Amino acid sequence: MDKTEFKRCFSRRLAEKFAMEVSDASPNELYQTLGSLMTSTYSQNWQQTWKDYREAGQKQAYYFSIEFLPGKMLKSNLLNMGWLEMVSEGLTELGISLDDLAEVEPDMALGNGGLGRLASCFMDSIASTGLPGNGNGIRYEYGLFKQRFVDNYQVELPDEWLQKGNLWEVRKESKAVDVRIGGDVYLSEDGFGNLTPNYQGGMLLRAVPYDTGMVGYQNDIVNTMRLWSVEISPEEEDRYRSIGDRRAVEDLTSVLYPDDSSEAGRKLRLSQEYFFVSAGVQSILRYYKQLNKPMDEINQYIAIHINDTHPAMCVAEFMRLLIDQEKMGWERAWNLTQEVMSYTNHTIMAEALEKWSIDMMKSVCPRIYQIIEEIDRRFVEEMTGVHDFDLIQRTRVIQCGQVHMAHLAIIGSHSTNGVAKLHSDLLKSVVLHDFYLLYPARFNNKTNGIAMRRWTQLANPALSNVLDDTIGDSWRKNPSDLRLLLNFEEDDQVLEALADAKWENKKRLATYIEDHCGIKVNSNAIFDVQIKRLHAYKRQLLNLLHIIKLYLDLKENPDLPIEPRVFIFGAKAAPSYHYAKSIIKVINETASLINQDDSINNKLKVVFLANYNVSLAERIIPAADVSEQISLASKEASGTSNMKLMLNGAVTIATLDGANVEIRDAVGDDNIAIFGLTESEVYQYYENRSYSSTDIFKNDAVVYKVVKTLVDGTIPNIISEGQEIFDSLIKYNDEFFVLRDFGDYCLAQESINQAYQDKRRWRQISLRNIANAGRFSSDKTVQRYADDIWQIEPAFAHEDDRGVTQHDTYLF
Ligand code: 26Q
Repeated sequence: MDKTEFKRCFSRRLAEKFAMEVSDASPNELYQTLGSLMTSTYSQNWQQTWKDYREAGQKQAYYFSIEFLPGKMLKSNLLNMGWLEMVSEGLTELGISLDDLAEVEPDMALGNGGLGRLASCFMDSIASTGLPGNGNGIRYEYGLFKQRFVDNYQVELPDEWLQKGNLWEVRKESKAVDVRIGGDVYLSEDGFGNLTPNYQGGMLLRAVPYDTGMVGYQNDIVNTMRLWSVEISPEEEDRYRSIGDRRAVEDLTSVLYPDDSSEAGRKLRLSQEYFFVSAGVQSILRYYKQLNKPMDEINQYIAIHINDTHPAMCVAEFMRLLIDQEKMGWERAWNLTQEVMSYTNHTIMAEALEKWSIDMMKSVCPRIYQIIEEIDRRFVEEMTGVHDFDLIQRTRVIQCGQVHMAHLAIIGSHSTNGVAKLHSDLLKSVVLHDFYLLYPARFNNKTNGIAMRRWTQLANPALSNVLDDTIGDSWRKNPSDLRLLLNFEEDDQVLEALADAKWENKKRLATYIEDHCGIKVNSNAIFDVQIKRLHAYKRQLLNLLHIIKLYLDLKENPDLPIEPRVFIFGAKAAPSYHYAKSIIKVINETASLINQDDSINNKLKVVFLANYNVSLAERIIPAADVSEQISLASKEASGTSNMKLMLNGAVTIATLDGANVEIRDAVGDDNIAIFGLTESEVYQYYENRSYSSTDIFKNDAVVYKVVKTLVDGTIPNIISEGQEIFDSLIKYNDEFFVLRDFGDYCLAQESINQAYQDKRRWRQISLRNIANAGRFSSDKTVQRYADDIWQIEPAFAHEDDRGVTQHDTYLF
């Protein structure tokens, strides 16, 4: 399609859908029109992709994730279809701005943060590398809550993202399956020694899939993300007459749990987990049976990936279907299950390791519990005599009345991976050490990655243009080519062009800040950014204490030679996480204090942007000069905003945690500001129990002065919150070593301040960060999953009617 044709089609589609002309249509009507033109165009490829996989008998991977966080899809799909430029120009000629139109689309926010966003980057990369892989998740009626600030407190509002419909999804009623939740089960013998489960009571729910096309980058591949929604099955209508009864069913896929790392232990959550696991596994088996291959060979055609422990019941559900439905013997079924399943761990925080009480599991999925009991029994039997008793007790699935989901995932799969080198090493040496002793070959690392297309081409067109002009456009398909930029680190014209692009992005963010927060910021200042969920271990508090220090220093000496800085935060706190909410309140009150204080000559501004989400990330990241990655070493599994910020030329200030270690290796010590305890120093403190925050508080005059402001009235309106945070640091011995790392952090910040003063040097550091970011492309990450874990291969290019090769998947 060319531009002229697009304009004609667009106007025709608008007339067909809304009986309107462009001048009469609202932005939403225009958006719906464009979207429908796009989906009707790629749906042919969608069908064809599916047929190709099937006919080639290709092994497919299914990424089971309780969260997906795609954000907006309009521009991403346009880019991947190869339509972005044409549509943008065509619309302009029709008097429409594509950007305005894109704003109409609500973010699809069916995830909390890193884990969900990673799943969506993977979906983009899997399609873009031509790999046969699909997503499987939940279609929540309400996404992650919207955040507002009232009196500087976080307030949560529902995210009604489906209100105006969702044009990317297709409801597939014909592909619905039934899922049984609750009730009782007993086994009966059929006379041949076979045990059959008999179910009594409980609810038979209908799981209806909504499929969304995952459009590959200019390769004609369209994969599927399948999200399940609950409905009352037509046969059961009579049982659910009252509003209350119907509500109980509908609740199941109503809301995403907003806790991003702590285990809430709610029955509804467990039901959600079983619901999407059972629906997904059933639909995979139904597909496999259509292929008419022997059940014994299913491991050659299907790979199921368990994204964190939330879908760990895949192991038991797959066993259930093979045994109960396919009448397979336990051992054959178990071998197949292990070969099909693989598992990624995303956290080392103890409170995030999922455990469910036996009672709860029995009440939600009694048959699954029976199978888990049998898995546990056989595990103990098999290990007894081979390994010592204590080791077996520590690794079994059922312990002290609880089912350990990570244990189930590890025992029932052939691969367990961490998400950064350091994290994977810690899994082997500490968190999952016992399992490493049992199954060393199962453990591996797959460092996270990011979809370069979204995080440069879409989010940062200014930078993308400079890159095209400097190194050509091959980086768009092969991010490793960003390295070509290193040839220009002494080229002042290129350095200037990169700086101009950054400036343009900063101006744009400054406008947004003024419009949304009423704060005027200086675009020449350092834009210092910390964007991630609010969590004690991520240490937004450390950032805050440094800001307070700078403020006190400036109050003492307004002529202090520091570069003007704008500190920018974006973070949601889990609604039930009291401490995290207090941190938000204190940051906001500190911001109000500092932003209104004229005596510091506008050298400091603090901006907390409300409702951090994918779209806001796309605005903030291109404008960042400094990337704050300051978690306590060993706590952040990987981090992915660190990669996005680096790619966009921000300079990282970081502890040696998660993927920061690999970023340091990529750019070298001179192009990153590393500070703080190392992971082994942290573990030494744990071993020796030798940490005392009070010692630091008493002996370090700077720490004393800064921490005291939490409780001495310097910062207004934080009486209880200031005390709570003060107590966490002093009375409860500072769990995340904030005070221990404070001095070193201030030095690292000072080195940033110095570096920025030398414009040329700063620009060179920034260039080297961009140039070395290619290794974090999620295209490469998924390729490694495909090769090492899933054993799937890219689709073959097919020929269209004219014998022209239509898609040409690119390999590394
Ligand atoms: C569990 C039980 C009950 C309710 C909620 C949860 C829950 C929900 C979300 C537990 C964990 C999560 C999300 C975790 C997460 O996002 N982890 C991040 O994963 C990223 C991708 O691998 C890493 O980069 C981050 O370091 C890690 O924190």
